[in-house]
Parts: sequence; C-alpha cells; structure tokens
Amino acid sequence: MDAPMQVSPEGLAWFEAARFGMFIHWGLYALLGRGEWVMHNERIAPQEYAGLAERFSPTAFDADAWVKLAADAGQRYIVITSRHHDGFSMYDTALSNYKITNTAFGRDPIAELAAACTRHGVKLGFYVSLLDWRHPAYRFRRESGQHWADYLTFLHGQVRELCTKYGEIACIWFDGDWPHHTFTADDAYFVPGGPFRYKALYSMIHTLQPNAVVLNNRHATPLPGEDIQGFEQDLPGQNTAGFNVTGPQVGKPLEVCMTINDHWGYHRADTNLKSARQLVHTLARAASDGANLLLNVGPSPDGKIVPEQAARLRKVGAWLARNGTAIYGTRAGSFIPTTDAVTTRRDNTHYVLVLNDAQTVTLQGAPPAGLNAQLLTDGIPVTITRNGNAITLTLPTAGRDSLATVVVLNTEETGR
Ligand code: JFZ
Repeated sequence: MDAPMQVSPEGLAWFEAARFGMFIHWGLYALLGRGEWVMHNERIAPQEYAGLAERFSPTAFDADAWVKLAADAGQRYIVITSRHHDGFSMYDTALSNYKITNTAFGRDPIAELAAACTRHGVKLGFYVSLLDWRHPAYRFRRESGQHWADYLTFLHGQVRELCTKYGEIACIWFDGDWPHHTFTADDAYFVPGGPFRYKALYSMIHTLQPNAVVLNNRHATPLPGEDIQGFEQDLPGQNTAGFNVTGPQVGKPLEVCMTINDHWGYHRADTNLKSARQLVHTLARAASDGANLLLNVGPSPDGKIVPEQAARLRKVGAWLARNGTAIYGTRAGSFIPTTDAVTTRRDNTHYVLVLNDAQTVTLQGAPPAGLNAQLLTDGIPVTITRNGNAITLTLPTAGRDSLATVVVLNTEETGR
C-alpha cells in the first residue's frame, strides 16, 4: 500500500471541530524579551546566542498550569515550538546537543506538556522550523563541510522523534519556507540548501500519526500532504500583514494563527494587547469563515504564561462556556458577514454572533421558510422581520453579552 498522504477522516473531523487552539512560542529568546526573531534582528552570532542556554532556568514552568489555562480558555489543542529559527531544541532530542535538557533546567517541558495534555483532555502538536539560523548543515555548510543531506537527516529525524516520543499528537506545524519572500544580502542565510523533500516528510507523519494534520506556513497554496491551509495574523482572504498573498482554497480546512499582542515570542515592552472582546470577535469571524483560530502566548523566561495574556484567555473561555455551541463543530456561515454580525451553522441551525451593541441587526441571504429565533443563553425570543432577501433581528435588551451575543436561528429547509 502507498504511504498515506493525508490525515485520517477522523483526525481531520476532530481538528475542524476544535476551532480554537493555543499557540506557544517559547525558547531561549524569551530571556532577552525582544521577540523570537532577536537573534536575526540584532545580528547576534550563534556562539554568543548559545550563551543564553547557560542562563535558561525556567523554574516556574508548570505544564499542568499551562494546559489547564488552555482548557479554561476553551482551547482544544496546543501547538508549541519544538525548535524555532534559532535552532535550539525545546525537547530532549537525540539529534543535537543544543537542547533544553542540556541546560541547568534539565527537564523536557514537551514531555511534561504531553502528560498534562492527557490529564486535561487537550491535544498537543508541534511547531517545527524548517529554517535554522545556526545548524552547520543549514547555515554553515562551507565552514563545516556538512551537506544539505545532513540537514535533511536532522530535520526528518526530529520530526520522527516528535511523532514517536510524545503519544498521539494533533499536528505538525511547519514554518520557515517562504516561497514568496525575496531574500536580500541581510537574510541570504535563510535560503535553504536544497528541497525539503516534503513528500517523504509528510508521508512519514501521516504514517506514524494517522490522526495528525500537517500544516506548512508557506503563505502559498497547500502542497499535497498539507491538510490545512494556514493564514498568519489575518483572517482568510484578508492580507493586512502582507503575508497572505494566496486566498483560501475552496473546500480546504483553514486555520488562522494570531498574536495577542504584536509578537510571538516573549516581548517585555509589548503591551499592545487585544481585548477579550476583540479576541472573541476574531474567534467568531474565523469560525464564520470555517477556520480555526490558533491564538498565541509568549511565556516569560521563568516559565510563566504572562498574566495579562492569561487573563484575556480566561475571559474568552468564560464566553465560550456560555456560547461555545455557536463555535465548536460548526461550519462556515451561510449569511454574508458584516461588521455588525457573522454567522456559523450546524445543519438547519444558524448562529448569529452579534458583534455590536445595537438593538437590531440585519443579515443578507435569508433562508426561505420556517424561521424562528431566540437568544442562545436563555431562550428569550428574538423578533424577525423580513425584507426581500434580508432579515432584521430585534434583540431583547435583557440577556445581552458584553463580548458578543448569540442568536439561534432555526430553519426547516434542508442544507444548502
Ligand atoms: C513565522 C515566523 O517567522 C515567526 O517567528 C512566527 O513563528 C510565525 C508564526 O511564523 O512568521 C513569518 C513567516 C513569514 C515571514 C515572516 C514571518 N516572511 O515571509 O517574511
């Protein structure tokens, strides 16, 4: 039999129903507190940067606390950086000495997270950087005499470890191969020494972890073997960040990844946090587009999820505890999204997520017959007025949610 080139139907169904995940960018860079690109941005030489490993001592790290926070936030999966562009492995790899278990800390946080995830019913997946700013076979082939094939052995070997050491995983999330990026003299060392051999890489993942999805943050049309199309810092079809030059592929499962502030890795001075209301609206918009939201936290060097980020996640979780029916396991909405409201759908039930505080909301593209509407949380009836293809909902003043109010619309017609 040919090696599988896609996730199992069960694995894909689980991933699509999950809708909300926690992204974690955590590595040596947290010590400097200027984001995960600090090594490149400040042109820190690999030797000097490696000195951070001697100072890394995240004694406050508590896997249960992290996973419990994700569960409280309503996040069904976690994706953590196993190795970012700086090349430091955050788990006990047998393929490099440049790893967390060789620091004074000595522990494998990914093994601890895997165990905690099992306890709390959250799935764990891994971010893997294709790009490596220090590996001799990636960046220093001339100096080291190593070959691109040596890097591929390392990369594929690490992915094999991640697929075999930590139980069943949610995903492998690749990053660092950006075909649309124009390299200059400043970032010439980002250029890979050859192809990544994706076909072999993806079929290995799909063989070892049949229920795990593969995503590659290439900002390009997904390749065979990539189960999910990803969008960075933007909803599908938007491109405010300049990364998302490729629109959503019809029928492809989608995931949006986003920061809570303006950095992925811990940034001491970045206090530009999105509010809980903004985060709920982004989650609602993603769901209405048929996409998951992978929302990032950047833990501090001592091993804690920053309290301001945690506080916002808990508020989103409290909203989901009341309104999660409108998010989990839904499909993209059938009404046209507006600034005031977006919709999701489950069979003949439509969920209208009202994103402003106005008393009425108008939706275009109303289904023909048998409509009734009420608030999700307490069943208070909502008045429906029809006008051609539009319907206007008049909401009661009681029962409004300050983050987003959900109206349930039931129709009799069969799916379209
Ligand atoms: C990438 C990473 O570089 C970043 O550190 C973070 O992990 C994020 C989730 O993914 O972000 C990118 C991807 C592509 C470009 C820039 C940042 N690019 O093409 O310039």
